[in-house]
Amino acid sequence: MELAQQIIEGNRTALGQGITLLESTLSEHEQKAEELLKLCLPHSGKSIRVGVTGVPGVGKSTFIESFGKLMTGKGKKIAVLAIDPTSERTHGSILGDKSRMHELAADENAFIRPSPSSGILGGVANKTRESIILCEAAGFDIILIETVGVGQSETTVSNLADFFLLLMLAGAGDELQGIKRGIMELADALIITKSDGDNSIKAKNAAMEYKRALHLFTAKENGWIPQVSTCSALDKTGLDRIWELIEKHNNQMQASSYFMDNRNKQNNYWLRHIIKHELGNKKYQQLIAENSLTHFEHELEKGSSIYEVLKNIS
Ligand SMILES: Nc1nc2c(ncn2[C@@H]2O[C@H](COP(=O)(O)OP(=O)(O)OP(=O)(O)O)[C@@H](O)[C@H]2O)c(=O)[nH]1
Ligand SMILES: [Mg+2]
Repeated sequence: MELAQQIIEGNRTALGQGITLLESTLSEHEQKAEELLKLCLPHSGKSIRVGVTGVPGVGKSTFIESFGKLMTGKGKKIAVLAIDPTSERTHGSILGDKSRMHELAADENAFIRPSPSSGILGGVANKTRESIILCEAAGFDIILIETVGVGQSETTVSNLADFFLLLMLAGAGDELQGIKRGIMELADALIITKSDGDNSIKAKNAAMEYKRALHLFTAKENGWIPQVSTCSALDKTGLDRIWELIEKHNNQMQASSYFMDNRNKQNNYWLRHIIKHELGNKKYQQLIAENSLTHFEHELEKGSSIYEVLKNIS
C-alpha cells in the first residue's frame, strides 16, 4: 500500500491522509484503514506518549506550543493529537489549537492534528489510539495528546499515554479543592501553569501546597511518585524541568518491565472496549464466561493488531 509506505518515510501529508482514512465512517474505507494500520503497526511503538489534561483555559494548547518548540529545538519530532468529545464548546481544539500553536504548526518537525469530530468519548479516543500508531510509524518521537479535563476523559487518556501530565491553575483559597483523588492517582506530574508576572508567587505557593499534599499519597505501583512543578508557557520557564521528569520516568519504566506491562494493559483495555462496542456486551460476557479473552490478549502481546484479533473472535 503506497500510503503506508509514504507514512513510514515520514511524509506528513500522507500521515494526515492516513488519519483521515482512519476517521472515515464510510464502510468502503474500513478495510483500507485496517490494512493501513496493519502495515504501520510493526513500525510503531517507539515514541513517548504524553497525555496533557486540565480544565478549559488552563493553558494546554499554549503549553504544547512552547514545550513542542523546546522539543523540536532538541531535534525531536513532535506530534500533537487532541481528544475533544464535547460538541458544545465554541472555542478550543479545532480553531483554538491552530491559532495557539502557530509556531509549532509551521515547524517541519511537528505534526498537529485536531480532534476527530465530536462523538462518544471512547470512540473518539480509539481513533486517537490508531492515529498514535500512524504517527509513530512516521517517526515521531513524542506524541502529545491534549484532552480537556471533563471527568472521565482523564481515565480514557490515561489508557493511551505513557506519561500523564495534569495542568492546574493556582486558585485563590483552598489549593486542594480542585484535586479529585482519582485524577491525582493517574497523574505522573502535576504542573501549575501560568507561573509568570503577578501570578508567579501564587503558583509557587500552590506547588508547595500540592507537594505537601502529595506526601499523603504513596508511590504508584510502578514505583513512580507523582512530581509537582511550575511553568510558564508564556515566559518559557519550567519547561526543561518537565522534559527532565518525562525522561526520568521513561528511563525508570523502560528499565523495569512496567513500560511494556503498561502498554499491554492498555491494548487489553482497548480490545475489551472494541469488543463491547462492536460485538456487543452479550458477546463480551460470553467470551469472559468461556475464559477465552486471555488467549486473544496473548495474540495482542505477540504483535497482532486489535482488528486481526477481532477477526478471530467474530
Ligand atoms: N500569563 C499566562 N497566560 C497563559 C499561559 N498559558 C496560556 N495562557 C493564556 O490562557 C488562555 C488559555 O490558554 P489555552 O492554551 O488556550 O488553554 P487550553 O487549556 O488549551 O484551553 P482549551 O483548549 O479551551 O481547553 C489564553 O488566553 C492564553 O494566552 C501562561 O503560561 N501564562
Ligand atoms: Mg486548547
